[in-house]
Amino acid sequence: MAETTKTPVTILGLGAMGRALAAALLKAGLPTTVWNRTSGKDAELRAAGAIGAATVAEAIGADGPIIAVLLDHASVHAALDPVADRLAGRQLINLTSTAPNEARELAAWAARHDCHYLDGGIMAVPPMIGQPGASILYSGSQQVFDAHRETLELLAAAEYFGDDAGFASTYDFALLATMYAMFGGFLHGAAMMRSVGVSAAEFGRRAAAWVSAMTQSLPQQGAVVDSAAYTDPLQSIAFHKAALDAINRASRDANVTLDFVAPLKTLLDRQVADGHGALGFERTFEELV
Ligand code: FVH
Repeated sequence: MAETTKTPVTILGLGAMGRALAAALLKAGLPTTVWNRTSGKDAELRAAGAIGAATVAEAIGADGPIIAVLLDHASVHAALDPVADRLAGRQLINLTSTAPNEARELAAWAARHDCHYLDGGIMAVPPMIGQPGASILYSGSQQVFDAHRETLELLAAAEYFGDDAGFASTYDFALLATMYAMFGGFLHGAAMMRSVGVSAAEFGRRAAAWVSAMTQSLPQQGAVVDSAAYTDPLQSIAFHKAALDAINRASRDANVTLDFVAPLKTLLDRQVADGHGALGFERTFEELV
């Protein structure tokens, strides 16, 4: 049965993200029970109407879905193993970042305790919660997702990807891998620009516009990967290898280490050495799988 607009919710974990999630639920008027391992983090939330629980057992004594937003996989077990026998028939929504197989392990663990498990990957930082632009990717129990979609949409745009509990986590970390490569590249570029007196903030403004223009091609690059259509590229691996070689020389001239750019150069060098230089850059995908 779908929830009412006043479905109670329990939040386990009041780090920066747990507090943001609880605040969004309270703002929407949902009865919200909160627990944190270390006491004292619930003061503002209690002032806003949250019910503070002293123990996990007390927290999950409240009705409604249990949302875990803890540090990592181990901390979810640390919090919930002692109360596992009280989870039968309950719905656990785990928004803690866990690796895909950790999420699958938690789903199997929950199933052994007759608990319905939905995993979520939060694509937002705490100030974005409840705001446009925030999204949470879900997989695992469709029953839990369907029953609580209205509540989940209060936190961030909610999208469900099927019953493999590890799917959302895979998506989450794939997106983060993309993001970190971009952030690392920015820092490498900022280090180069310092050598000619340009501040990182000024470089950031120009880099943002450049990256934004360049990322428009990602769906097209993905289509090339999916079809493995690497022949007749606009720009070949050999072309990109020459660009990476030039980036290396430019970085050395700017006294910047090659630590960040070296792995990609290694991938391109290897493909040229193996006779793939005339193929498109997207063929690099084949070196990764
Ligand atoms: N903050 C963010 O920007 C990111 C956005 C994307 C998703 N992540 C993930 O969300 C999880 C929680 O993140 P957080 O920002 O709330 O993290 P912290 O502020 O460091 O709070 C961690 C909470 O976990 C509790 N905790 C740690 N170990 C244990 C344990 N063994 N047993 C029970 N609770 C534990 C900790 O409690 P305490 O230290 O205050 O007692 C905090 O409540 C995380 O997976 C991110 O990757 C956030």
